[in-house]
Amino acid sequence: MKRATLHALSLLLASALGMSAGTSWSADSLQDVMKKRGLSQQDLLAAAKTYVPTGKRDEFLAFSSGGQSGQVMVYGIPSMRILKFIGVFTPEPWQGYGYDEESKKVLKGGWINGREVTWGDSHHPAISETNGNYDGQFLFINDKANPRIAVIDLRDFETKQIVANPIFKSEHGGAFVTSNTEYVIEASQYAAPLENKFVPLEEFNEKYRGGMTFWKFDRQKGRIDAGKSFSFELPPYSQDLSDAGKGPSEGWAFTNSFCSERYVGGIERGRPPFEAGCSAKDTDYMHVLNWKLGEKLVAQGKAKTINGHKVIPMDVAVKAGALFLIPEPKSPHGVDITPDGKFIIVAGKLDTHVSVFSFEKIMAAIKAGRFEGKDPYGIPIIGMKDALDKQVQLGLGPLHTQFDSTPCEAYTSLYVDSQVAKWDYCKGKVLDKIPVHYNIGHLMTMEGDTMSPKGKYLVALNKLAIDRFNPVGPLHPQSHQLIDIASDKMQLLYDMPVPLGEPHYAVAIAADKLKPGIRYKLGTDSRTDTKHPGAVRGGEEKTIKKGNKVTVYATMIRSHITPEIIDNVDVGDEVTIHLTNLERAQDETHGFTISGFNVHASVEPGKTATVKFKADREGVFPYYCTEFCSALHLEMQGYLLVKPKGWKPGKVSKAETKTYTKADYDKQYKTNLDTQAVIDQVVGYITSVNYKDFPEVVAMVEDAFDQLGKTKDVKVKMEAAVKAQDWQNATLWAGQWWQYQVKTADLGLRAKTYLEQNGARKVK
Ligand code: RUQ
Ligand code: CUA
Repeated sequence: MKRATLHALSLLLASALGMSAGTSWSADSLQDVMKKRGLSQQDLLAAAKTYVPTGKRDEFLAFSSGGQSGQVMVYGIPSMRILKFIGVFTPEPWQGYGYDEESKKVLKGGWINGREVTWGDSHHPAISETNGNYDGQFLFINDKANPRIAVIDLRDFETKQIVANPIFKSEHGGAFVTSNTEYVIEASQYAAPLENKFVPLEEFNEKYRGGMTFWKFDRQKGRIDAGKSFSFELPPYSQDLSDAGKGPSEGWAFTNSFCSERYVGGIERGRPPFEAGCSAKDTDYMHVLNWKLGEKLVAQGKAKTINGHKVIPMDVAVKAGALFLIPEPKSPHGVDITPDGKFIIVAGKLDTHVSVFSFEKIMAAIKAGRFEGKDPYGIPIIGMKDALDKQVQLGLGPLHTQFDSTPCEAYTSLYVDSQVAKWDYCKGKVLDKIPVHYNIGHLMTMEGDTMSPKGKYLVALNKLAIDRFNPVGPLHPQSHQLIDIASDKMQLLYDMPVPLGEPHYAVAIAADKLKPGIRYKLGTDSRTDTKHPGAVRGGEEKTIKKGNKVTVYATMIRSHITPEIIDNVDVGDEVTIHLTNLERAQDETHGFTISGFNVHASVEPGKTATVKFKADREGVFPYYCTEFCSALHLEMQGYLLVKPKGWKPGKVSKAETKTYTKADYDKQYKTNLDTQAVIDQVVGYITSVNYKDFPEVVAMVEDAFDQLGKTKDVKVKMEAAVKAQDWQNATLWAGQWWQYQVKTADLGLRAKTYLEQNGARKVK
């Protein structure tokens, strides 16, 4: 181990005394910069509107689907700075997701019929709601490729659960939540038999089905309760996006369809392709479902069970008045409920209009029994005219709609035109349009799909970037564009490349609604939110061997892993290492990996995580902390020794070379005294101001004293060595004392800087 030098100490001293080099502005004027960089007034305005000065935070947080990465991306608005990628459907190494045992269990929840599926096409995120507004507690997202829903807890931004849909083979219309997050909605896309069996395509109309699943969400547990979830059986019409009613329309759900033709292609059989057959008719159907009635039907035992899941047959739903159809212009895409819950806006895709349906009219038609007929499955059809409030011509390829804080104002993406249209759904007129780059899919306004949209910003989620960024090869980044919607004219502010996957949809929430924790209660399994059976406190670390199973109860704290040597493993043993991070300080994550066994854990303060593997090879395997956590991070290391069968210790020289003399000890001792003076000075400052008013600082101070508290034990050992004139160990123990001091000083200085920058005032 390298000995620390006086240089480090002098740095500490310098910053403690406030001698750090100040930042000085270069002599450039704003005009100079504009000229040099070719910026216009408009550019400058946009920059000023998006720039978040160093140390300051964003007003909104966006949760974007990560598309083919199977992840969720979190970024700030208006700065568009990426804050996190959350591993969801696919392993994510940084977070140890899929490389530690706890997260492997979460991923296993998403196995499809016993098969491991490690990729996902994450699509539509949804934030949990209370009374139709975001409450900032949970995030849900669906996987289109392998019908699944994931639950992310926004207390720690970790994926807690994945459920696989038991009856769908494909989906798209999820995740959407009901007004109080009673249910998370997931609608199928391509029709298939609900059972897991072969049915020839010739029996498509009779045996292929769509459906809409209502996953029951247990808010107390923060998990989906599969046993209390159910689905509606739907015709094989290729259901698409969905939405849940709110306010007056609460209790109802709506889903589009784009192939009510029930067309089955087959170019190789000489038939025109799907795209022709599925867009032949002038209309498709919007499905109108009453989930509250559905809940009752299930309670009354009227559902049948398919693959262990409750499914309400179509005839049962129809008889109960829980399922209706309304013709909608062909091949629609988005279906979006207005914030007041009174209108349902359907975008045309192959139509230049958006259609505004009135919930009141729909209910009146149902009440009066006014239907224009029934579909082949006996579902009553409400006439389009009876349900329509108005149609508004917006442009080519309308897809999705979001809402403004100003009542009646909406924004619709126009895919073919590559534009966003701002329009008024009460008056039925277009207010403004802005080009985007290029071919926009979804769009997002701030809390724009809730009952109280916040306005201010809009993000265009574009499908193509083409020439917007520096070229990086044939695969281009995705493109998000930030648009200012605070005034009548929309203004483009910022282009953000997304190098992750196609971000289908995003939701944004006011940042102050989120209250994420900064540490776990000591010994928490973060994936189950319960006490981890493998957790230990400092000093209780142990290694247990039973038969061919070796279990290590380890801890991590700056800058060591305990144990540092694991040497009772024989080849073929199964090794389980539980790691508890003893830190209390903010952002003191330790990572853990061990050479060659494909394991990694990210262990945040208080967390316990487990890595497990078979030691199937003899050898020497270093392990280490993978987060640069402290000055002696590189020394946060250890060895796993795997002995070959029948290995016996031979003659190993026990003698350790003695390196250190009394002079070394004296030098270290003096350094320690000097360092203590720095610590005392910092402590003096901190206690002279109102540091107790700053929770972040209180945590740092507690942690600093924790570190300093450890010196006691070490000093005793040092003094014993001094007494025995064992200068080797005396110097090493003095060095360890100094390590704790450095960590204390480091925290103290961080606290001091924080207090100075955040206006602490003198109390004595
Ligand atoms: S959809 S681009 Cu997959 Cu949400 Cu409309
Ligand atoms: Cu802990 Cu690096």
